Amino acid sequence: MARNLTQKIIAAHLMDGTMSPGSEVALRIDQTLTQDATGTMAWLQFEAIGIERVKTELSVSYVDHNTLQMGFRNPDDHRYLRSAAARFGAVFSPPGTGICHQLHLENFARPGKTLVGSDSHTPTAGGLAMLAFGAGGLSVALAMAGAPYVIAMPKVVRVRLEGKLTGWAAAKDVILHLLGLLTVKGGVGKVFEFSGPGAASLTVPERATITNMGAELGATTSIFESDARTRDFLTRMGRASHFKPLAADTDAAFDDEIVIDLSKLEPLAACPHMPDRVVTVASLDGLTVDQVAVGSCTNSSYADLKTVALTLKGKRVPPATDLMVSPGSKQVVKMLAAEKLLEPILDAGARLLECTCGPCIGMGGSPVSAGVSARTFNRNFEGRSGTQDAKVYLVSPQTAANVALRGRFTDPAGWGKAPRKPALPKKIPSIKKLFVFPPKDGSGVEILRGPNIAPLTKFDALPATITGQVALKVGDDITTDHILPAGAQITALRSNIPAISEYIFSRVDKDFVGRIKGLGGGFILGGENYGQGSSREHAALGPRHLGVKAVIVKSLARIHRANLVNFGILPLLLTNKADYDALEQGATLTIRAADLTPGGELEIIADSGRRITVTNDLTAKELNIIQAGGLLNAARARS
Ligand code: MIC
Ligand code: SF4
Repeated sequence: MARNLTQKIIAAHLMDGTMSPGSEVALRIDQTLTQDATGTMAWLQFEAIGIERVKTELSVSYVDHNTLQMGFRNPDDHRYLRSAAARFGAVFSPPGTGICHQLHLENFARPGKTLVGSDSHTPTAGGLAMLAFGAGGLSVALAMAGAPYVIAMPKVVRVRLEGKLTGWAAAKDVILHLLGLLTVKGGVGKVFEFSGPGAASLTVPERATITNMGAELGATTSIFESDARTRDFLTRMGRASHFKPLAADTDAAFDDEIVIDLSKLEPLAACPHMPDRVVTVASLDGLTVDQVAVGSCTNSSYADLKTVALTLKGKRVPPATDLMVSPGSKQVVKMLAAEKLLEPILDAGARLLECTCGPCIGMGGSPVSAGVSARTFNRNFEGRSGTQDAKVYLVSPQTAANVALRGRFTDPAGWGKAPRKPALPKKIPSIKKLFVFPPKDGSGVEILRGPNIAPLTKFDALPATITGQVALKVGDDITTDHILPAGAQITALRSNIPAISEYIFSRVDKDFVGRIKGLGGGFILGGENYGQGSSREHAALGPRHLGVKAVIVKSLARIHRANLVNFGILPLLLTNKADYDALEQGATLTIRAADLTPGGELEIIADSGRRITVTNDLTAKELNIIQAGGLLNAARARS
């Protein structure tokens, strides 16, 4: 039977299930990645599972999100991760080596393999024809323990790229164009498979920019075929033996098709505060910017930064514009240094930051009050930059450099000739020796903990009947940044659930934590696409710790839904969306949880007497997990 590439990789890794859209498929996982902010929990959970050594072909533990080491908590986390990697057989990437997705692409990603990472942008590796999924830490811990990763069989959308990018248009504009077309909900339940002559014209890092931001579409993942460009990238990276040609069969069927002519694209920008609020850069002509930030796992490759360097060369950014550049890896820095390309960046007045996520996760680099910031990042959610009233625009590196030089957005027609697309140098300086490879036998390695690393909380089973109040009512497109903000102060508490829970919904309603504690638990009422954005399972763990028993919403984002299940929170879907308007915060609801059936309807009774019908899209296995009080309980009960 003819298959597309996604189906081929799924078929080659299928451990259980049938490959018809919507039904569960359990996949063998070849590689995992964790990062520090989600990784401490993932490794604590791996320890709790009680396996001696990771069972994957490769697991890498990166430290890239919070490397500020302000106070003991954060460096203690890093030390814990280093010791856990050595103990359990994972490669450790020390703080400052680079951003997990950029490093993984450069050093470890392999065409045709599967990857699960405790970060929503794990699909970056799809640029190298890997089937890569973002997941919560517990799902990654289980994959490291050799368990399959279970997803709903996605629909596969072919994105046929035609033509070639011209002028200042960049790979970022391809994905911004798609976001404008499909919105942040447009990818739910889908894999985007890119092919066609336009795809063949894009380099691997360009492809990775596109698959990275498939996460913003809500997609299950995104993937490019493995072709001559893939071979070229792997060869230059010194990994020619990892190359394997992969493509969809010529007569393969797809669930949908989108055609994009690259030659028609122009520089685009996503306006505050959602990645799908896309306009042309030309339409922003005249808008003054206070800050420009280049970097993040989306746009921090050698080619991205070389383009920025060549655009800045011999010029100076105005004093009122703060320009920062965070390279994606030390390899990128070494390549730029070898070609004397750091100089134009520094001489233009830019601040060269560490090779980490940095300002993207609010680790410094916050804009001024009500400031405008143009960033090459992938998310511009309200407050994520650390300045609540800042306005963040998402743009390509090409656009960022031009905007920085002028201190404002201008029409790209006046930017002159774009520099030629940089090719990777023939000989690339390796940074392999910076990774810490685990000993063959780690059993003697001591795990080093700090006082902020709190033991895992044990949760109770779900009661048969739950009565409680709607402790919070929120609208559509609530992100995990709304549920649990990032930033240096809060992220330092990722290994301590009681402490981090104090910040749940803190930027949405500062009284929420006090209220739900007073109520002894309750429910969250939400709109469409609840929980979109990051994979941080703390956005489920924290609410669970505070006694949230169910979220009742119009629709849910994929990774957050899985995290709710993993920690025993009921994800209930309103059958009649008008009930959302009728229900107010403070309403008391009674849910007969014992009557829940997979996919079945259930009546919830409100104190007003109103009856609300909810449904769910849970499988029998997922419902059992929730009833047991979460996946760790369910696994313990099984063993
Ligand atoms: C993000 O971009 O929001 C993060 C920070 O990388 C998160 C992970 C986290 O919260 O630690 C993600 O995308 O999953
Ligand atoms: Fe890091 Fe930002 Fe990428 Fe998340 S989106 S992994 S915070 S660079």
